[in-house]
This record gives sequence, structure tokens and C-alpha cells, in this order.
Amino acid sequence: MGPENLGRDVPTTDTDLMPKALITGITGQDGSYLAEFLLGRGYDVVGMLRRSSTVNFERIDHIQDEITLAQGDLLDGASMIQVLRDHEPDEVYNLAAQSFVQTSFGQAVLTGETTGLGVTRLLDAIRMVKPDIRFYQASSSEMFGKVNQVPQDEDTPFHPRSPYGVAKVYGHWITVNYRESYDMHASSGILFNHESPRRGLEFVTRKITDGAARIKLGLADELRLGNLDAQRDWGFAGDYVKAMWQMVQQDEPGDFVICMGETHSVREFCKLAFGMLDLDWEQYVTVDPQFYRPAEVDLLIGDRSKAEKVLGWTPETSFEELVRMMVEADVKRLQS
Ligand code: NAP
Ligand code: F7E
Repeated sequence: MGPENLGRDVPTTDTDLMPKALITGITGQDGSYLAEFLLGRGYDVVGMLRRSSTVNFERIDHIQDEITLAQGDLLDGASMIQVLRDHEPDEVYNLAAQSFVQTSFGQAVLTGETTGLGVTRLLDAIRMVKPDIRFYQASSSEMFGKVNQVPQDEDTPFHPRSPYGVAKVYGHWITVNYRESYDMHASSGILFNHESPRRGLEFVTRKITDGAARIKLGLADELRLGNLDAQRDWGFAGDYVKAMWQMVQQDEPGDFVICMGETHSVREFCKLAFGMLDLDWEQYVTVDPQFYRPAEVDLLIGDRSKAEKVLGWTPETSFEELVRMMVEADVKRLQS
């Protein structure tokens, strides 16, 4: 095995042998990066998406001709059974979720149904249709919440602080349970915050880079944020999707923390992003309590020792490179 522990060999030339992956959440940030990554590895990629009244293919526009789209919803088990019957994938990556923590406080039941129970619906569908499918669950550092240990690793106890975090704990444990109960190849990636120019505008990193770019270009004159003291372990989404795939290639399924191993405050993020545009962030950022959360996750910092040892995974993009990439992309987008 080389420096990257990729486990199984993935054929890339004979089209009959091309492995097929189903990605739920294909229209999301991670879905788009994972689809690109798997296409690059010679996969046949099927993306599951839910019905919506308008097309939201912004993140997958450039690869639409290379992937197959299938309609299904985490709230509807039968729809996923049908997708699995129609496409018979070898691997399923469950990236779909109601993923915004703030929204989870106002829509706790929907978040539980989608982000939590949706995982069981999908695992049951796999168990019924094709139980040898290899499964990846998108678990989250939000499960650590009010942290019991610094840094956090695979053995750190969970203490979620939002309905989203609670739902992800459920999704994580049902994945472990189906692995243990039915011998399914089901892995759980406990990913810390990962960002990119494709990050939703409501998340704080993108809100900051978009806001700074608007101010620089004279399109806005202030940016309203919530808790500036929160600390996160932020990495680049494009690096993190590779770890998802590596987990699925292992002979044995498992749980893996994926992170940078460094933490920065929202305040530091602001200083860096505005500074890259020669702006003094303190002149433009206003604290607005409407963005405070009923319960906050104050500090996250991960320990990726297991992922490094077993998968050979390390991030390739530094925190500063990530912030620069996002700032430059927002400036370019707003200028065009
Ligand atoms: P995202 O951009 O919010 O994408 C979420 C995806 O889920 C979208 O494609 C969305 O579809 C889809 N979705 C929502 N409800 C659905 C439903 N009922 N049925 C089918 N699809 C549904 O999230 P992301 O940042 O790519 O994150 C991917 C996964 O990793 C999520 O599970 C998230 O909770 C988890 N995670 C993310 C991070 C992070 O820092 N990004 C860290 C740890 C874990 P629409 O386009 O139709 O809304
Ligand atoms: O908040 C603070 C906020 O919404 C980060 C999701 O991908 O990562 C993400 O969850 C921090 C929090 O991400 C604003 O209070 C201050 O402390 O960008 P966020 P998140 O809640 O960490 C995890 C790993 C996931 O799994 C989730 O799916 O920033 N903050 N001011 C703000 N946050 C937002 N959104 N907006 C503000 O104005």
C-alpha cells in the first residue's frame, strides 16, 4: 500500500468495471466536490436530489453532463428504495441533511426527520435492496458540542448543543448500529467545519468573505454577525471529500475524525478576510444579537491522528489559503 491507504483497487479504464457511487445531497457544497473527485477516479456517479420548484444546480452545472440525476428524498424511504433498485450503486455517500445549525432551532422536528431519521430510512433501503453496498455517513463535529475533551477525537463523548447536533448523533449511532447488527460496511466521517467558495451564504465563513467583498466593491457598507468569540477548526471542503472516499475503500468500516487540528475565532476570520482586501474589519462589522444561538458551541479543535495513520489522509490547503480562495472567488463573482 502506498502513502495513501486506499484499500481496494479502483478500476479506471474498463467501463464495465467502473464502480458506481450514489451521492445524496449532490446539489450541496460537499456533494459537488465529491462528485468531481469520484468522476476523476473513473466512477459512474449518480446524484440523488429532491424535487424543488426551481432548478438549484448552481454547484453541479459544470458536471451535469457527466453524472446521472435521480429523484429521491430522505423523508421518503420508498423513493430511496426505488433509486437504489434503478441504479444498483456499489457505494452510497449520505451527504444530504438539513445542515444549518441556526435553522435547526426553529425547525427541530424537520431537522430530526431529515438529518437523523433520514439516515435510518436510507440504511434500511440499502439493507433491503443491496446490503453489500458500502455506506458513508456525513457525521459532524457538532456532535461534540459542549466539548468534554480538547482536542476532540473518535473517543470524545458527545454533548450536542443544537437539534442539528442531536440529529447527527442519532445518524452516527444508527450507522454504527447497522454496521454491528447487520455486518454492513458503514462508516462515519466525523468532519469538522469545511468551507469553500461553494459554501452556502448563510454560514459564517462565506457570509464574511461575501460581506467583505461587497464592502470592498462599494455594494454594502456593513456586515452584521453574531458571536465573534466562537472558535472553529476550519478546513477546505475539496480536501475533505477525499477522506470520505478513502474511508469507504478500507477493508473494515469505521469512524474517523477529519480536521485541520487548529482553531480560529470568528473574529480572527474577519480580520484575515477583510485584511486581504486592505480593509479594517472593525470599521464594518456590527454585532447583532439576532445571530446568537440559544446554545452555542464555543470551541472545536480536532485530532486527526487516526485518519493520518489508517487512511494516510492529511489536508492540503492551509487555513490562510482557504480564506484567500474564498475572498478572491467572492470578489470575482461580484465583479462579473
Ligand atoms: P449543504 O451544502 O447544506 O447540502 C445539503 C444537501 O442536502 C443539499 O444538496 C440539499 O438539497 C440536500 N437535502 C436537504 N434535505 C434533503 C432531503 N429531505 N432529501 C434529500 N436531500 C436533501 O451541506 P454540506 O456542507 O455540503 O454538508 C454535507 C453533509 O455533511 C451534510 O450532511 C452536513 O450536515 C454534513 N457536515 C457538513 C460539514 C461542513 O462543515 N460543511 C461538517 C460536518 C458535517 P437542496 O439543494 O435541495 O437543499
Ligand atoms: O457557524 C458563529 C456561530 O453557521 C460557525 C455546518 O456545516 O459546521 C457548520 O456548523 C460559528 C457559530 O457553522 C454568525 O454562532 C457568528 O459559533 O458557519 P456556522 P456551524 O454552526 O459551526 C458543522 C461542523 C456542521 O456540521 C454544520 O452542518 O459562527 N457566528 N456570527 C455566526 N454563524 C452564522 N451562520 N452567521 C453569523 O452571522
